[in-house]
Amino acid sequence: MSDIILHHYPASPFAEKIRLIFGLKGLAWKSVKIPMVMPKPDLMPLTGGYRKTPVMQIGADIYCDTVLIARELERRHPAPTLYPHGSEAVSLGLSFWTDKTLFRDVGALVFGSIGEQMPEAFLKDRAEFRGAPFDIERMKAAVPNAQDQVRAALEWVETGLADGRKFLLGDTPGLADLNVYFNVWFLQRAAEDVRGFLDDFKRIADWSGRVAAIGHGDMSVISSGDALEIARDSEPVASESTDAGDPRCLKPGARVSVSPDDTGRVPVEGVLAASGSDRIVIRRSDPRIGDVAVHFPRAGYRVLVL
Ligand SMILES: N[C@@H](CCC(=O)N[C@@H](CS)C(=O)NCC(=O)O)C(=O)O
Repeated sequence: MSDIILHHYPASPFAEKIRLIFGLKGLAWKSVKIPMVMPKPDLMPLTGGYRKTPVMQIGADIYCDTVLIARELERRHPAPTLYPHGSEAVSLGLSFWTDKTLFRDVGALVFGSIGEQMPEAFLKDRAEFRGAPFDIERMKAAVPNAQDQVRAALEWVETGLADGRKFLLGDTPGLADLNVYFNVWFLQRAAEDVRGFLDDFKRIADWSGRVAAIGHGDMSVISSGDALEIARDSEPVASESTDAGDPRCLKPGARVSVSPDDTGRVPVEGVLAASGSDRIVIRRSDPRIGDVAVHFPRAGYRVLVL
């Protein structure tokens, strides 16, 4: 079986979610460090334009978005599960809150507080990523509300831990913990005056230590060139399948584009290989690596028939 490769950078909170899944499942994986800003010349041949972090590669199959990456890792390596106590539905649903609303507020708090210290190139890149100008004054003005929202959310988590449980769903960690944790991890790394209010959440502090102790599994480093060679020497394993229940009647062979519906909305074009309510897989070809299959979640992604 091909190795698991994660394209990411150390400071990425979404990548931290996946690194901890490797730890929770005790997996070996290969790390490829990608740039924090565009251009990402060795990632684009794999994804066809999707630029977010992280991206998982297994041979010539490319998995975009942490929700889909988590599901694929659970499918390939079911034990130990990401969903203790039958928590799959609640954990996947929770991702929409933690990855969108909560992360938006955490990002507004962090970047509103330290935005002006960030290099110009980063601000320019993230303005393009968001599809809106990175207006430092407006972001500063939004900090008090972002702080209210983050504190209110953390209070739910603190309350959830009040009976002394080790993790959010009991004695066993799962995706629900990692979803919340990567936001806390991002805050913990912010400047003292941004993260100061975290001190009020003693149970979250203890819980976050337990989550961090899960670790990152067995990581080794490879170059982006090695990862491209692996893709070039592999065939996508994703096979064609029709989603009989698709209300849009999408069929394999259709030319489509897929793009995130929030940030980094770059459309990726290709030929539909498989789809379902959970994912959409498109095949595309790149002169450097040949054929790849790019997998996206369906939730949170727009599909256009070209
Ligand atoms: N829904 C995506 C969100 C990923 C995301 O927004 N990642 C941030 C970094 S933590 C990003 O892509 N920033 C821009 C970049 O890295 O180019 C997922 O779950 O993977």
